[in-house]
Amino acid sequence: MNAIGIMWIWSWIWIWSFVIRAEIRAEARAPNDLNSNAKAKKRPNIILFLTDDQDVTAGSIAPSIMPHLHEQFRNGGMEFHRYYVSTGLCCPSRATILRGQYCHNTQVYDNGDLNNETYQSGGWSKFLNLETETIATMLQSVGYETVLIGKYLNGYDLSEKSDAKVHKPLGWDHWMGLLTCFKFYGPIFTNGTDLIRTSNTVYQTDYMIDWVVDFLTQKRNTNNDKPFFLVVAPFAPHSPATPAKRHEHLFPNAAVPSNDNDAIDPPDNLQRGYPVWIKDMPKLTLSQIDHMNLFYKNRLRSLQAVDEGLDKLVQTLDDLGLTESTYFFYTSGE
Ligand SMILES: [Ca+2]
Repeated sequence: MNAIGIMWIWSWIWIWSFVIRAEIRAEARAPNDLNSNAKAKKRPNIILFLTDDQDVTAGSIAPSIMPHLHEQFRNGGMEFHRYYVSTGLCCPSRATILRGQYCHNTQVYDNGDLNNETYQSGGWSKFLNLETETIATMLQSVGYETVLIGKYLNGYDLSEKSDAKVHKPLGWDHWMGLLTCFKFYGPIFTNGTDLIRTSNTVYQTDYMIDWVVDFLTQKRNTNNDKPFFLVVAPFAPHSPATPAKRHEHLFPNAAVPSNDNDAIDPPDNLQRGYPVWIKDMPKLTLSQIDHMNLFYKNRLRSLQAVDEGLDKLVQTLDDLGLTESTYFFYTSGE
């Protein structure tokens, strides 16, 4: 794999005593042919691969968990160690990606409107009037072919909202908005006009990867050389983190990382030293710990289709001769 043009971004969140701090680190290497006069005018393709709720501190990007991410992006690309997320929450963060503004400017402060009829604090409905100018409309206006498949903004995916079923935001030439984020098997998408239903044997991440491979292949076969901006946004490893069946057996001994067992089950003398809001909490039960560990295993398992998908996309770029003209970012939504 020629790794030039591959980038890797990562994000992680530390939550400690009401303080939420978010960072993204990423790797980047510019395509080496952009310096030549002949190709300098050719604008690069851009892929933004966005998982949901993935973290660094729980070990999900370890080479043993995501080997393709490690080899092709982290080792083969460039890592941004000090990329900072301005708001460590899903919808405000995605609104910032789309608009390039802090949340006090987008005024998308939350994932939903918190049932407040007079003051909507966030969610897709709050973003609607901002869709007139986003990274998609801007790139489209300068000749990019713009594509999104996967999760959009919180609230867009609610299947009971009939307006989401037909709504295609401005600026996107190709739209495959995910309407059923929580359904890892049998996901439903919309292209802005029609619903695209899949059977219950179809795994969400696999479907997205195959769709992107088909899109890129078709674009190449029709000699469509417009530069593209492509967002791929699977829901993994977000709860419920349903793994693909072929990965259900993996990581049987994985457990929530901890510096020591005291973090999960602190002895009384240690717990007394914690802040009031922690030390007054009851200790976790064995059943709760088992539940956490099962969820943790499934998060890692659900990332396997992502890692396989990255390999498939990188291979597809290679096969189509697009590697050196494409920036490929990998990161996670908050
Ligand atoms: Ca999220």
